[in-house]
Amino acid sequence: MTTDSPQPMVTEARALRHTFVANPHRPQFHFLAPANWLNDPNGLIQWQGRMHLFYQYNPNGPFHGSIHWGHAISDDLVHWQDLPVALTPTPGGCDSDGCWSGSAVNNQGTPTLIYSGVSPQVVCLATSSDDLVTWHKHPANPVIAGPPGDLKVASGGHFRDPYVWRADGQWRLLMGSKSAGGGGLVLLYNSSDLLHWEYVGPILQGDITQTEPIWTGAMWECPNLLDFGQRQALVISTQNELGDLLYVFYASGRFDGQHFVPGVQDILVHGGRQGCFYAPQVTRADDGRHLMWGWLREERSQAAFMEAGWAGVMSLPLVVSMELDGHMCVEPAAELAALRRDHQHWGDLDLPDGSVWPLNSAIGDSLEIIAQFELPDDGEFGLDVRATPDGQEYTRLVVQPAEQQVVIQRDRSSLDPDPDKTPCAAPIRSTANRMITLHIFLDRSVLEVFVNGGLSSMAARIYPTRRDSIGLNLFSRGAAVRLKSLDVWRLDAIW
Ligand code: DQQ
Repeated sequence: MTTDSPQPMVTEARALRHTFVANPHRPQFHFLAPANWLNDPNGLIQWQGRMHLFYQYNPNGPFHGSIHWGHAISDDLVHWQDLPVALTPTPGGCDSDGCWSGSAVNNQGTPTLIYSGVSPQVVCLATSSDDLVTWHKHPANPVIAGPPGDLKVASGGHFRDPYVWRADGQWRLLMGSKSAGGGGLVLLYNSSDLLHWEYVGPILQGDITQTEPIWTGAMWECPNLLDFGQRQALVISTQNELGDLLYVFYASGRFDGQHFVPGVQDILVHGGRQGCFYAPQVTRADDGRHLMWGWLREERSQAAFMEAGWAGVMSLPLVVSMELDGHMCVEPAAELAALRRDHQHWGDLDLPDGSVWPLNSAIGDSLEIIAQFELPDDGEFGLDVRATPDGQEYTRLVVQPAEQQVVIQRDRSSLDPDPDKTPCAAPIRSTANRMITLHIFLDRSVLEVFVNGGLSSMAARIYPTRRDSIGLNLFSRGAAVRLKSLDVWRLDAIW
């Protein structure tokens, strides 16, 4: 069986991208679909040196429906080239309602996608014989026909997002699931050939009554297992009982081949009420780095993104690592430096209590900013991005030393009442030498912030309404603060 609808041509994708040039909220240096809807990254794999990014894609409109796998490749993790749609739902097939999330592996030279068919939720396989461009669905699909044993009922059919890797001479597969009233589940299967799968059992089971250190939700999606040698980590996207997407958490610990024993648990990337960072996928690059992309959801109404004609954007390419204490660290990939233009630097400045200092030479809506401050004991300080000269619109990144947190305040981000304006807060971890470093990427409607080398990270969407919302200010109030250094670059567009 082959994928059966005509593939949109690559030139068509380019033309589609051009139709959005005047759209003020459309990111310039983040990957996003040519048009319409994008959600989870899928099938991340470095193949003959090039990174392949597949993604949940609806070519029919900017809404979640009829999910295909879009496809793009990159030589440098930053610039992307569109390829034809990789997977299309097959009418009457086990993915007729959508080709949902999954992984890519190299099966002795044969590129293979293992993905979720719906509905019901099952596991499907597709292979390519032309360097990952066209894909053939396997006649044996579905290769896993649904949840095992008791979970057929207890999971309510929630059984998706195969994560596949090879270890100890066999294929291993994790599935996201739930146990009604219990919590989320990560289920393990083994196979010798990717076609016949033996159920091993749950490697980790959530407790829906757990509240500390975090609530881990009711249904677990998109599990990833990261191997750091002596220790491992599970990265899980979690939903509540109503199916609302919540946030991404990790559990670091040890996987013995059958069970995962968790240690530290925490939010991976902090956000607003529900967080815009979701469903990340992690792949091991040829150079050993754990590279991650996540879906940055819209935080404006469906009506607003239907009107815009596009919805959803990928995070920056991120590098995930584990600290000695088991906490995870998330940093932007070094390759992003290729986009830097017009560098400006300031050093050793005292910001008196009550000051607001506009950086008139560093305005823009696509910026990278690295700011290092000496941390006072109280007061608050930080930067405003996307600020109008009259102070009507701005997004405030505030460091609050007494609360040991960094907050993205969005109540003035947009004059439009529609977008989510709840604040995003992340703890300040490690204040060695009483210094704090904020590494900020602003890309029109996307804000990603990495605190102290990625010991905490945050992502938020903002939707300024005014053309002159391009100002950058430093401010301090309640205490004086010393700015040790500030570097600002305008970042180039990637399309
Ligand atoms: N998105 C996919 C599912 C996954 C969810 C469907 C997470 O496979 O569980 O588009 O955002």
